[in-house]
Amino acid sequence: PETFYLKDYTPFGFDVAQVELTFRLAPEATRVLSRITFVPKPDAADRRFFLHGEQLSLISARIDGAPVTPEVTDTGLTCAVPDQRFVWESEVEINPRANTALEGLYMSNGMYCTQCEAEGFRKITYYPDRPDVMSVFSVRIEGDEKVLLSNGNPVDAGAGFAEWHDPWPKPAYLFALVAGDLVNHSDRMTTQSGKDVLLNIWVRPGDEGKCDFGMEALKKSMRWDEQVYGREYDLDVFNIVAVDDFNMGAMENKGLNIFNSSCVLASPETSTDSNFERIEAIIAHEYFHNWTGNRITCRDWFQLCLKEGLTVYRDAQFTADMRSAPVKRIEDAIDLRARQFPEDNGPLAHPVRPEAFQEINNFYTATVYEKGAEVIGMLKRLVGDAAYYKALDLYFDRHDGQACTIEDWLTVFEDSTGRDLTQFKNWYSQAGTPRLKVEEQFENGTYTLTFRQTTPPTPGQPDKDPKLIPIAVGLLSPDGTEVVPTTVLEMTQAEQSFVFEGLSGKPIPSILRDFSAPVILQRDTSTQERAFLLAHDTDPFNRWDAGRELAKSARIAMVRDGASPDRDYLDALSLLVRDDTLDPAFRALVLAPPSESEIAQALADQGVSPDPEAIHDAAETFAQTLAQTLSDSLPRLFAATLVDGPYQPDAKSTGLRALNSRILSLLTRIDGGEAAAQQFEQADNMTVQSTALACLLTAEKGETQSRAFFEQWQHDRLVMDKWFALKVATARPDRAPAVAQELTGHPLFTMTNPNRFRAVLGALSMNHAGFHQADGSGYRLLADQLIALDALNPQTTARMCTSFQTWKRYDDARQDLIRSELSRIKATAGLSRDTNEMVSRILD
Ligand code: BAL
Ligand code: ZN
Repeated sequence: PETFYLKDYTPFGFDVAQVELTFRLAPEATRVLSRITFVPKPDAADRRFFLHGEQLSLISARIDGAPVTPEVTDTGLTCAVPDQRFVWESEVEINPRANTALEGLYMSNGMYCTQCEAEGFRKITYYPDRPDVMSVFSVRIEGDEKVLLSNGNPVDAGAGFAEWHDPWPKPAYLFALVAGDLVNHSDRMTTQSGKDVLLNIWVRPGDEGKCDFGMEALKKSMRWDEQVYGREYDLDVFNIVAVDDFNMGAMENKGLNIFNSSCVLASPETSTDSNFERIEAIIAHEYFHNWTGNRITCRDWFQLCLKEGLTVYRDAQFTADMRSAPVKRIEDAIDLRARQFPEDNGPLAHPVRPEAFQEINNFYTATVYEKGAEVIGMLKRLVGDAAYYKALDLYFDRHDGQACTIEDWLTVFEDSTGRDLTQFKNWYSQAGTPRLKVEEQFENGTYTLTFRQTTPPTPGQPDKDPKLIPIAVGLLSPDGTEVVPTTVLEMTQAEQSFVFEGLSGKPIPSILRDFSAPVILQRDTSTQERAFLLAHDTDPFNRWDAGRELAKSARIAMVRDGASPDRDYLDALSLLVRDDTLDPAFRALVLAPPSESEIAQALADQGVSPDPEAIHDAAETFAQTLAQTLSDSLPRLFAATLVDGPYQPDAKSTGLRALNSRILSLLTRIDGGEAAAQQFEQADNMTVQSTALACLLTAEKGETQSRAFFEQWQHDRLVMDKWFALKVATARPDRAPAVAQELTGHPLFTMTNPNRFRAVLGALSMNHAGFHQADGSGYRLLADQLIALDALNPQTTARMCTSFQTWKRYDDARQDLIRSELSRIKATAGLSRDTNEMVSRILD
């Protein structure tokens, strides 16, 4: 397969002055007519007229009205063209019903919809399908469906047709079309300059009751972007559509966002607290793309982090403002460590701005998105808030309507702040998670912190330069008062010392506050010091992280040395969970155990090959001991954390329910499941219902409730995804592969719905000890399923291959088993380019 390189970028030789598209919809034979005005660029180095096109039947082509016969290949066409402005017309036929890859124009439950990012537009018509070609689109849709939508503003509509015009130049990846018998939930919003905007959420009949929350989230996002970034919406209408079969979470098409239904439909009865929080964040994310992504887009796909890192950063700021900033920061660090660190430290490691790819869909990764957002956060911390917003104003002024690069982005910051960001750019170009070692010294009132940074080699990058790392540090005195408030140290060298003078005694340092850089802090800290920070740190992130480190070392000692659960840590947890002065959400986060995969990684980092069964047993023993330690308090704590009144998905109630769920999971270990069974019986919302079911299933006591849940919810696709996932997630490790296998034969299991596939097979790979069963049954099942899915949906298959990315952590026997499954996938006849690239990189 061809590899594409950043260094080979060349601009397209033509401007596209305008695009007119007509769709004549038919499930198996949709006709797409295009009329595109091309203008040769006078100074173009490369004037080849190549239009991308895949899986299209070309019916006819004309230039300036005269028929032409282009040279057509599997990937596009070329044609001799005039050297003056000309009009290209083509008619193609496509088959949306046969499109199970869910890229281009496809059908989901009888409705037509599109997904064009990154390179799906070429499956709709012949076009220069690259993000630096921006144009104004007019679209006419002809079809019998009740609702016919495209980007921009409505122009005309009548029996069997609708016309749309999008005045904002855009790349083809932001094109969208939806047609179906949909119903809408609508509202209006007046922008800060007084423009009236119609807002719609379009759903299948029956789902209209699940739109309120999404609509409120949309309005809050629009207002927030005005208030915080000064960015206003720019069309008369903003449409959101919910689609069941969708590879991603959602897509920011101009004026017509398309959402995986799981990321927009919400009701208390069917959605959990985390669903509500995620929906609010994703609606905000897609809306924020209107400026960071759509008005200013990427020059090429290597620059994906330009829009994704920034937009993830913006949605995180939004969530922090709407909910709790410390809780959001902790959640983001958990997520980064669980998803991005393994990527950055394994065979799939790549820079935030990759320099080569075979299939760009394989680079919608935690590195590009989440590490990309961390890089923005570091930049903001380094330049300060005021300078950050000033630079953003300049970015919007200077680059509105353009397709940009990371260099453009950094130049804006250099120009507006006067800083040289040459070294900072390493964060974009060099992969791998830096390790930060710390040593301290105290003498005559002078305290010195010495840091050493190293970044391990990653594929294609054996050596790394030092990065500019903002290290937020505070110093505490032994009585818990803060003697030096948070200060940002700017580390630029491989080794560097920072001095604090005039201290009356040796302080206790709180390092990397607020998780100020995406690095691994390596510091030999005593249990006493960690317990002190857990009790006293004034920085909520580090306070939580001290607890996390204690939890990890307690667990590691159990696995490595056969130790009993650490008594001091158990006591510290018991104190904390009973401390009513602390935010319940924070207490819930401190009580949440580190994942078994995280412990496996920590052991591997110590040179010990992790035994998944032993890690699981240690987790069980620890939870059981904690439950016994707290047994007298649990019933009272459970009652005290119940949320009264009708369900609300706000941060306060969510935090309380999170704590209540933690308590219930402990209580279930000592009361035989009585409280959980009662909660299941009385539940009036999905958060408590699914928590109770999870507790009972984990205790192997939930079969009756599982059947009842199935009976109650079998009509609801999204709730059924939860049921499938819960069955696998809570299965005893030795049973998990068999449970997942059986569910793949369930009448409601289907390969054509990515949500359902992920519910079963994604949950299997998350059941750490279950997936890593020594007999290889977990690996075998996943490989079988991925091979079958690849023939239908390469994108989702390739993404799920990441379940194998940590394989080199494990013992030789497991490595042999995984290698042979990966090799089996790779040897599959007709394997997609997507999956081939992923499996090859993982095996390398
Ligand atoms: N652009 C793909 C979906 C998202 O990141 O919003
Ligand atoms: Zn995005």
